[in-house]
Amino acid sequence: MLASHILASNGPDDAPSGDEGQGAVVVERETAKTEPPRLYQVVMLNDDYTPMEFVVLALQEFFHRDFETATQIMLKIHNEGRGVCGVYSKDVAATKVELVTAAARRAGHPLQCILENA
Ligand code: TYC
Repeated sequence: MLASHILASNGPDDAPSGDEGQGAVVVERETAKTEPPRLYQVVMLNDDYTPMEFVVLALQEFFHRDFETATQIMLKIHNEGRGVCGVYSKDVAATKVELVTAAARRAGHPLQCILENA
């Protein structure tokens, strides 16, 4: 188990400190355990109406994919029904879903994205 040792210096007028006049006591404290952030994948779903070109552009714009990779992901979604666009922290993933969905609706397309635990 990890513990940090903190030297707590006692000033000259400290009350009796139990450190036998050495001027310092050792305080042991548990190191805070921080879990790694949970990751979420943005999954894009196939539909019959959103143009392939729009999907490729969205993958380039919002997921920073180059044209070739975006095309491969789009074709995977088209052929298999779904595909992973990227993996992010929860806030970033949720924002990407909002941005892609908003852009699709503005353009009149029914494109859908969902979040999944990665
Ligand atoms: N199936 C669509 C078409 O044939 C293309 C498409 C691909 C739509 C991926 C959505 O997430 C999608 N125009």
